[in-house]
Amino acid sequence: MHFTKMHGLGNDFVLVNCFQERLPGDPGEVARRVCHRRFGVGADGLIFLLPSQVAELKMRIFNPDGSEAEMCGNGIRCLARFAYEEGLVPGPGIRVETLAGIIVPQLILEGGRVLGVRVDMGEPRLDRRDIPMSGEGEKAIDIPLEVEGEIVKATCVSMGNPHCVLFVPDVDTAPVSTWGPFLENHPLFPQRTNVEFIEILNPAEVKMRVWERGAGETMACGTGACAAVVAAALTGRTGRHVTVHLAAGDLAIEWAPDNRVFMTGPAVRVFDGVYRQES
Ligand code: ZDR
Repeated sequence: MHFTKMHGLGNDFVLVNCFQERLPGDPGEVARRVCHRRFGVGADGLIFLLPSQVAELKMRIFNPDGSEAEMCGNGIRCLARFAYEEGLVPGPGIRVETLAGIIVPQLILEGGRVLGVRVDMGEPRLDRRDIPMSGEGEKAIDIPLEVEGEIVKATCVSMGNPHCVLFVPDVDTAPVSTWGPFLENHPLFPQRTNVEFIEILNPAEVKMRVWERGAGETMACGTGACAAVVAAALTGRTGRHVTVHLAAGDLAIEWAPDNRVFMTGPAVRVFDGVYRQES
């Protein structure tokens, strides 16, 4: 199986072009193997590019635990760059079918070189039933949750996939590896959830660490950065144009007046290879 390794701010993916390769019969099982950091290629997700009936391309993304995610912000920037450079699409604005609807990445080009990708990530969803999330109340905005004997305030947002955003005083010391899996698997979230830890620096800048559903702590998360800015702006902690600082660099997030969220960031191609493991 031919593949391309890419990353967005260290959130890394194996991409497979299913215009040339066969989609595996059990893509989740293949994701578990390929994403493994010692026995496989190593990645935070396995992405298949497929033909679509309703858009130019279809993206399917599988987590390292084999589960399928509805959307992936960093991954879709990588997919857009890959599709453009491989000539799978005619232009720099690409309509991509995902399980979260049609998402529209736009390449930022200079003299044919890809400087970055701006993505129309669509509208955030706040109703519990859309996240999905159980419990009292229509929305979950600054609600108290008990974690390891502490009460923390959480705001939950769907960017197609579920996110639980926590504001913490210092992300460097935040208990990501314990609170992350606890909340990922909390009974409130029937489809599990991604968990963002956000430190507010000022109304236009935040720092973020993330615990991803089905993956563990990763270096960056595009949908998570969007969810975090929606949560921060909604609760008066920031404005609607925010730079999200991650370990390896920044994402620029804009929650536009028409309620759509735009994310801008890099997409880097690392290497191409052939995956040979048969069983
Ligand atoms: C967080 C993510 N890497 C992104 O950039 O948006 C998406 C990966 C999918 C995530 N682990 C999920 O929703 O299960």
